[in-house]
Amino acid sequence: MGRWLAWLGSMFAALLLPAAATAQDAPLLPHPILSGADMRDSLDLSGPWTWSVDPYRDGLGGFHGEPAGEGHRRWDERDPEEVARQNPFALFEYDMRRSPTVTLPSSWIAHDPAMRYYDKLVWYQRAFTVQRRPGGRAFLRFGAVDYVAYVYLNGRFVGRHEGGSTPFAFEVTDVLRDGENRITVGADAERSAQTVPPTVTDWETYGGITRAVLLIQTPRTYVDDAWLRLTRDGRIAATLRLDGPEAAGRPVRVEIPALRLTMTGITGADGSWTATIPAPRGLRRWSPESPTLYEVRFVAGEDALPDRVGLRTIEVRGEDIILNGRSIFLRGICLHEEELGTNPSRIITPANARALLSEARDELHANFVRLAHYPHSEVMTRMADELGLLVWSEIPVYWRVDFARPETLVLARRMLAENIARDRNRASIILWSVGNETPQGEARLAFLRALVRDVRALDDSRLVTAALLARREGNVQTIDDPLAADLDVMAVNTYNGWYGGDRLADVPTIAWRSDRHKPLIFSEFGAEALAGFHDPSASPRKFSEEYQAEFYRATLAMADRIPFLRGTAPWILKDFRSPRRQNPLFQQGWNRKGLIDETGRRKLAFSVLADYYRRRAAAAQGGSAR
Ligand code: GCB
Repeated sequence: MGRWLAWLGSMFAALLLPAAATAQDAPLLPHPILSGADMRDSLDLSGPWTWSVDPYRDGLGGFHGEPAGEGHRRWDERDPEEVARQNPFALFEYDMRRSPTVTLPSSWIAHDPAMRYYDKLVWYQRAFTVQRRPGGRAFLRFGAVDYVAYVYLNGRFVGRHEGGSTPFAFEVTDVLRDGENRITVGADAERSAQTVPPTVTDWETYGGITRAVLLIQTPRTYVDDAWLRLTRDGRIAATLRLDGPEAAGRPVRVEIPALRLTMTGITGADGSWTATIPAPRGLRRWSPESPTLYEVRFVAGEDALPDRVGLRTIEVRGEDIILNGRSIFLRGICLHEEELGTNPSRIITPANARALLSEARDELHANFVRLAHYPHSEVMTRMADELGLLVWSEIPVYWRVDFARPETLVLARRMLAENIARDRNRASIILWSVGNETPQGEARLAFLRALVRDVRALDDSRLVTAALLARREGNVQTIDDPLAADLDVMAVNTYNGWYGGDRLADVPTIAWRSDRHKPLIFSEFGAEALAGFHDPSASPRKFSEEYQAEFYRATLAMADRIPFLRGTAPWILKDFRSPRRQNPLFQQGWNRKGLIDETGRRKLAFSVLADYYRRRAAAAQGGSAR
């Protein structure tokens, strides 16, 4: 009997286990998602907040590890001064109400010069007034907080989020009040070997509340996730997921008035609904030449979520990247999330985003940008949609991530899902990248493969890539990273002639090999130059504009000889802040590989690339993608 039971038990386990494993393997979508949050009616909490540093994390816990004591809780509802006036024994070692004020969103780097290398905890607080929506729900939605956020409303903890460049939202329905409310946020920028990205990068990570904080109110049941796309077989597909007590069996509707198109249906038991219909004849596909965006409304009961969505297809055939049925060469440039100016603090307003992307599109003749090395602001991806720039989007799985650590994989998978959930409606994005220059090894391969699987499960309307390392032997670079088998598009960063011993004159002769028969992109190449530093000699020295320009000529000549190359995204549009770069004559804390300097001044290499892209654009118009 016992053995029989054991057998039954093991059969049961066998039946159950695969299901459990599958559930565990499902992409780690956030909840709530609040997709299209930036398009909803909301109370924008941008503006003045008070701030206070807390390098020893006194507000999070006492010095013996106990919870933070009375006089230390930055989020406390009480006014410290008022309490102290009534009780002479009260002791507060902070006062958020009387701390200095700054304007958010912005990294704290701009608050005070002393904050440049600060990477610990900072507290922010502000009050706001609101009327609650009767019978509705309320959410605090953050565009990004670098790197860990602790959020409190009216003295109550509402959530913690890890990851400096993806959005998150916490429901505050039961905490929000009619009238005055007080929000307190702790932003902790400390990173470690286990974070994503880890401690060592080549950019300024910009601690703080760097994107908008919104208070969003919705009906009790609302559209939490909405996705519209064009399938590769020419159908318009819509997916909605409702959240709330009436999510199941609920009529839903997607309206695209300009196409006189309405799709309707009823959600299933899990609150979601997917349907497709043939694209109408009049559909104007989104492309760099004509970036048509349609006003769309996703409707469920009282809730109507507006968006502006482009429809296009992207696929790979053999060694070609095919946009809307036509082979395309990606004339790209890389960007960090850093605005123009001498003291950037990651303030990406529509005007700042437009300034950077217009420089790429109108002056460099680019049709593609790599938004390196983490998800950029949704202001940026919306601007790319509007201006018609194709986009590579990535998460900061960069250099030496702790690939063997399961929690780090969970973190990266969550970031990836947050990024995709936010931007699945951006036609401009054609590539999701899962890693940059990660050293080969078994743990790393398993880690990146899990990410590739997640991308495929979340989004079948785009391509997967990663910036790989290539092997150099003599004059040949071979792409033999086993991850290439899992990707749609291979990508490599190449710095021959800047790092390593190659002379620029030899760079054009370097050959590239791969037996994968897939398209390749140069996802980076570049050399540093200090704007205004010239060396007109026959053999110009590094950091001169002449050297950088010659590096571009040599690398583009090399690129032209690679039959399966389908795009280039040189490093980088603008000089950017990097604490690693401390040559006092040339760098002064900036990576100088920009084609323009931090104020927008163009270097010689700018016109080398602009001419090259102008020729390529003309050839593409004449019918040849290459
Ligand atoms: C790279 C990295 C990028 C660096 C760049 C450089 O390969 O991907 O983050 O900034 O090289 O300038 O060395």
